[in-house]
Amino acid sequence: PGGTILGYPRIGRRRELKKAVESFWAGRTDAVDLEIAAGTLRRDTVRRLVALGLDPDDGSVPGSFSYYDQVLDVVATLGAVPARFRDLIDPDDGSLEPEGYFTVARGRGEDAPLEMTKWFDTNYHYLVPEISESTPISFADHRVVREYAEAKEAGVTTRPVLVGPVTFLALSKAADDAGEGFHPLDRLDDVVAAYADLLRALAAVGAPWVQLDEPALVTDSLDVPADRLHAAVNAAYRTLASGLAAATDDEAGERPAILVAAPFGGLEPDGLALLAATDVEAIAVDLVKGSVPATGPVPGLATKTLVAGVVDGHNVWRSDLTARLDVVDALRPLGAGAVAVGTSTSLLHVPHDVDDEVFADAAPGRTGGTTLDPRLREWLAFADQKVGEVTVLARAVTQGRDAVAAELTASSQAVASRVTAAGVVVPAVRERAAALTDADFARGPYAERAAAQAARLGLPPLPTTTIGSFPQTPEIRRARAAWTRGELADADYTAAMRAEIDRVVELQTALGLDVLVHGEPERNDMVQYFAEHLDGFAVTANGWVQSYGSRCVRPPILWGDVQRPAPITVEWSAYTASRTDKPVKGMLTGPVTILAWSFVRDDQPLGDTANQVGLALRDEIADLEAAGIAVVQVDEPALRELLPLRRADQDEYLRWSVGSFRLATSGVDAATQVHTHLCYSEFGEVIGAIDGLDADVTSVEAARSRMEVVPELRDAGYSRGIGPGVYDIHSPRVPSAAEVTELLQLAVKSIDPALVWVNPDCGLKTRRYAEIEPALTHLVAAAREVRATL
Ligand code: THG
Ligand code: ZN
Repeated sequence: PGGTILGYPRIGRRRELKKAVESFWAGRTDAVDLEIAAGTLRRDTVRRLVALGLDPDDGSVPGSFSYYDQVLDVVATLGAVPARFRDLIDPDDGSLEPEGYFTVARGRGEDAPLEMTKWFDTNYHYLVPEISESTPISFADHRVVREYAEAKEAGVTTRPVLVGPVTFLALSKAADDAGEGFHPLDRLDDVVAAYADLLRALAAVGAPWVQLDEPALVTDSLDVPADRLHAAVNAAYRTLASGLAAATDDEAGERPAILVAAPFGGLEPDGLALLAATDVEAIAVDLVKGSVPATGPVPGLATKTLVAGVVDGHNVWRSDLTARLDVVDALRPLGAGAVAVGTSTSLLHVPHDVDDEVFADAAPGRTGGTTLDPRLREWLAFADQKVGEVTVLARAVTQGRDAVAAELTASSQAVASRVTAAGVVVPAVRERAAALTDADFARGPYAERAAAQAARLGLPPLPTTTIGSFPQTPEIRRARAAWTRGELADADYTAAMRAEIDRVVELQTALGLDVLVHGEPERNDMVQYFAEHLDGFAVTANGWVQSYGSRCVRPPILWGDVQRPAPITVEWSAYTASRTDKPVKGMLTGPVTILAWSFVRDDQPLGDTANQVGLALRDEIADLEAAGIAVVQVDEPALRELLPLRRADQDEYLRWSVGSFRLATSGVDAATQVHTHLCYSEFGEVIGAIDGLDADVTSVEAARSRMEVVPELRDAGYSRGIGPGVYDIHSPRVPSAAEVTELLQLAVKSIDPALVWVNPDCGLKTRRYAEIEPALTHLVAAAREVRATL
């Protein structure tokens, strides 16, 4: 194909799939309704891609739909379901849909769902397959073939997209029933045999191409050594590509042509050589994260198409098409049989369409924070605009640059206009950053801080607190939405939020918690909230991106230099403090998390941008401190998320990420206590960084792993306050006081009890009051009980 994309968003421009799936879960619609809604969405999608310029006949249009997750799709396709869900497979046809499919994703009573984890360096989360020696593996579910036929019926020849066999197994974990030393890759032959059957079935319905995604090839942070991974790729693609006859002009083959895609990073020269030595027909390389993987001819490439992933599938900036064409041309010396143009990754990670946004010039007088600065219309490319970019680049490749001269000029001008636009570079911000010294990143010795804080706060041992958010009731959501639409006056909105704060303070007082929070009723999403209040950010109206399953986020767009035009949280926190004699914790989101959950400008190092956010937060913390707030929590749930996939890049990341947090938090007095909260329990590579944050108290997820992080942190030398979560808020289950006591006893046994705080695992936003009231009662009771034994 001349131009293609590696995948397209599947949630729908107006989140049609989310709505269809959630109403099916709620029992409001049945499986037939769901299939009709999804089928409509799939057909609309492929037709739209053709309207945007992809070839309808040659497999340029990806078939990348999923009801929930592309890794779960492979589980279903192979019937590779954990034993506890095997009854869900249809005994007649081996299929797992639709109820069973969702049950594996979401769990059923005591049967836990598959675990969820981050998909490479994106904000998408996939389900982790569980594989053992006895997991059934075959070509069981034929949905891929049906969807190909459905698109064909609608007039579009698609290229089915699947996670490749090696990446599938590399991302799987050994099931509980697996033997000692078993690795899912031990089942490679079985998986490849099933993929071979799948390829035969696709060939039988006439599919010209199939895409197998192998991003495992671009990372070295999986638990599989590179040589094992390479051997697996070699074995898998020899069997699939050489073992099955490809179609020729005269004869139908046993398989479609195979495109192996390696998104999310650079393919090292040996990775490219490995794929080039197989008989696959095409290789897609990520030339946004990665660079041109070789300088001279690569053996085997002459018979293959190289798909140049030059359009960024993972960020929202419009490309400078001339510069991207230069990168395409830089592939020429590699000697590929053909060079095609593509996206660096699937477009799953960007919103649908810039034209779905409301721009301030088109909506004069509109309020509510969801209109975009009109300049951004020219600077942004969401999925549909990126398809347009791919088609322009493909025309340049086939017809020469002159054929698209106007488009090339327009794109260069748009990118150039960003450089000089007001707000992109703000001299005052630059000067402040340039004047920073090491002292701006450091607080005084912890021992002095701890003593000053103990004197100021007067807390009991094992102090109790919560992570920050309280349940978001329908009433608060309604008030916030009405205010955003301009239907609720500022004073009425403030009164409604203060009334909610009063309720939350009363509840915490009645429960006997030691450090109170305001409950965050004024916030929807923690990152969106800060983005709405900082210069340099824009927030979208319809820029939804799938996060996991049916859940979506609207990442803000960080386009300019960041400044805080006015205090953000101070009034809410100061009001809360006026309602109680107990210490109140100010609640902020840290710079790394704000970056991780936004689309960030690509014209300067991330570390520079992080420091700008850090300085804005530093000002906010200074104002909180001036308002008498003695405890400030700066959450960094995404610290580990942004960790680069390649180990060689990790130190530099940890340097700037930890630095920006310290810049935000180190301006305070010794007597002001800085907390941080991290939403995970397996620290691995970031354990040193957590210590490096130098927070006075760190709260982490620990309930499900039964406090195992406490000795881990201790062994890594961490010796400041630690709040291992003793209440798992991810489940509606209310733990008994005895269970919480037991967890707490585990914690105080493994670290100095004077360091231990008592808190839930995470914010309470997604829970109901009926759950958290008894759970927090038990938490306080447990703290009192263990306190008495110290
Ligand atoms: N905020 C942002 N990004 C995130 C998270 C977040 N990325 C990682 C992680 N947390 C993802 N987790 C979730 C959890 C819940 C939802 C989305 C991502 C969710 N979304 C609502 C939905 O889809 O119905 C929409 C929320 C809204 O209205 O904004 O529930 O916490 N930025
Ligand atoms: Zn959390």
